[in-house]
Amino acid sequence: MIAAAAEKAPDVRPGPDISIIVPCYNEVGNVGPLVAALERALDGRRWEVIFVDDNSPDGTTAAVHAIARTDSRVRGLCRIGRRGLSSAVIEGALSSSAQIVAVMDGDMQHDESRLGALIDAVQSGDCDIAVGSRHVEGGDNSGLANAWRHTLSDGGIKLAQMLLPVRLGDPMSGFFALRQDLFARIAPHLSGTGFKILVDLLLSSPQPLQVQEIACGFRARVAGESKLDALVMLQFVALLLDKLCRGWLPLRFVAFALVGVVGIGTNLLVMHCARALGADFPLAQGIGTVVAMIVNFQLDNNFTYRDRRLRGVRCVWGLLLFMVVCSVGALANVGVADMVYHQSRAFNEASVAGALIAVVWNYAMSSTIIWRP
Ligand SMILES: Nc1nc2c(ncn2[C@@H]2O[C@H](COP(=O)(O)OP(=O)(O)O)[C@@H](O)[C@H]2O)c(=O)[nH]1
Ligand SMILES: [Mg+2]
Repeated sequence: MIAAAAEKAPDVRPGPDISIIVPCYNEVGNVGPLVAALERALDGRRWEVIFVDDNSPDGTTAAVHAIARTDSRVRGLCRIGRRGLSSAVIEGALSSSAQIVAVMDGDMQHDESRLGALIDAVQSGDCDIAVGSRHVEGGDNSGLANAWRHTLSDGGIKLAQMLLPVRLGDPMSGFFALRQDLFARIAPHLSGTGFKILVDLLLSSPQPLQVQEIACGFRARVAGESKLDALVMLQFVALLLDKLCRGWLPLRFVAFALVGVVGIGTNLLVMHCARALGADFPLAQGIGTVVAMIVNFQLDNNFTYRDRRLRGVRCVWGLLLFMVVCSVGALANVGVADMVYHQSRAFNEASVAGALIAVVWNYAMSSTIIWRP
């Protein structure tokens, strides 16, 4: 029935064989040049490019859509209230119906002329994943901005190589290709945290993957800026830890609990300062608690729930809700500790039980009603 309808419609054409997935944030100046570069590099193939933009303020999605209006090979996916390279790639790749997906940066740093070789390696069945590598013979990493970035990249490579089940010269590469159905099969196991989706794929795949490295260069950025910052580096360590723990301890919970420890320290510090300035204990403790809640909220908003960060009015509402949630958590803490103490007379156990209940309650509420998925 559907096939018959398709035969009748003159402008119905088969979909592409290859989807190029491009995560992008504030890359407005690179969209046009990248599409033109892909056109040259993929001449003779049936391809599309899917830009996944996290609602960049510079109008990246608008630039993509302007091209897409006259070129059906170009698609734009705009995510609102989200951030993250890896999660952007996952959503882009899962939106593809092509046989092969290739991932590349949207800033012209990857050498698009190597795309054909990556695609051919996967299509021929020689490997599961073909990786554009800067660290095999013929590869080149000179486009990294400075010596610091080289040190970081080399350190990350060594760290990843210790954990990876396969030997790979450039596991930090963001330029690779694989079959779409393989990606979709691994997707439910991915952590989706941070920048390093290739490492995530290799560590999350239920079966070991055959990898082939293909030498490629890495150009210097011309337009726009790098988004790699200290938090992205922390997210990389978090990704490796998550995979080491095999997901049994949610990393977000670990981050939330660590922020909670910082909150306890803040509370004590502010309380002692207020006491030193002459406040009586209840007032000093009250000020300490409020400051600790604000500090915790800011840290959670910028780190623990970075990908769901609240802004503007939603941030103010979020803070108020957070204070209510934490107050209920504090009441539960005292209630449970009291109950355990009356049963066991064990002071430390009672206190730990109360604190545990409070952190689990605060985490559950924060993850579901304050920073909603
Ligand atoms: N959708 C999305 N893309 C991102 C994000 N962060 C970085 N990117 C894109 O990922 C690619 C690589 O990022 P870049 O900052 O150039 O990393 P670097 O090459 O390691 O400095 C670029 O196309 C960025 O625009 C993000 O949070 N969301
Ligand atoms: Mg870059």
